[in-house]
Amino acid sequence: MNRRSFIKSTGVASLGIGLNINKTFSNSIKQINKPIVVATWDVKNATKKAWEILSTNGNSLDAVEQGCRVEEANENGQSVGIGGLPDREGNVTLDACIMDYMGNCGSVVYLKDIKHAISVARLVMEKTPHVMLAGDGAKKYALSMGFNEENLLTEKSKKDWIEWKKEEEYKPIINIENHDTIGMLAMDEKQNISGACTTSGLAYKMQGRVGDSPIIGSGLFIDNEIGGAVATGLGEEVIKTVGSFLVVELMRQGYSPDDACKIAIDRIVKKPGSNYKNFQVGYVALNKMGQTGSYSIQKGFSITRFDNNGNINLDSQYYDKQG
Ligand code: SD4
Repeated sequence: MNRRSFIKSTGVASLGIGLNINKTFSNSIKQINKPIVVATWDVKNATKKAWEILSTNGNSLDAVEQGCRVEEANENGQSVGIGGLPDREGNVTLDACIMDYMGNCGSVVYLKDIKHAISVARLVMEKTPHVMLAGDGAKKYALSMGFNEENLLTEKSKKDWIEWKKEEEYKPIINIENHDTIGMLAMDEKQNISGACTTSGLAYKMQGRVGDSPIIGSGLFIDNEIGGAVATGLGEEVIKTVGSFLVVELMRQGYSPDDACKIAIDRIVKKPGSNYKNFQVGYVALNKMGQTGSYSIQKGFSITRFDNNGNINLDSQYYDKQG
């Protein structure tokens, strides 16, 4: 392989322009860490499911979809799928998106009564001429594709909502049970990268509110030449900075996944008048070499990574050291 085709096939063409290439990154070009899956928060069951697929030569798209489905079906998680906390009126509404290594993507927003939003998003990507379906249309499409209709408001979430209604004080919950929106990135044996993101959005949001998670470029972005990124936390702030796209573009410029996430968090924190102390945003990134990184505003964010070294949960570095 000549130098030109090596650069093309490894997707590191742009690294040359950065004097900021970090040492770890350039050293690790020798060895690609694959397959690998990484996700937001402590979700070892989800990464285990994804790994089952990746370690048996499955593809990264199936891995992220199946991994996310584990959390969507988990009634105890109050921020994803069934069991998600509702909006102010008591509606559980789901947002999700998925993106593959070909640059295709699909998304659903304000989806009610169907727990596997990520699979509906995948079908939007694969079987419709569109990228995004919302509300009644998304549900109608899901039903037409054979998904089950079910009540997503569990007794526990209903009880919490009724309790919340006593005060009706709205503020973003930081690190909800250390388990929030699930964003997942995977690279398979063929070195193809896909990503997925699924959530019930912010607890007690206004009816109709949609966050960053189903918005390609904000909640998730994949560029198979470079890597991928996903976001969790206060979606409004992620959307304003097109966060996941920003992280991937920073990696294209040569930044390591950690540094790319950190710079994207800085972009939010250092905005004039930012009240960052009152909310959380966290990013996770994966590059084409199989290196991962993360960064958040507040303490308490973590990522779960499954590669040939096992399934581990790692605390993320964060900005607000004073808390
Ligand atoms: C949203 N980013 O809807 C998602 C939800 C989340 O903390 O991660 N909440 O804004």
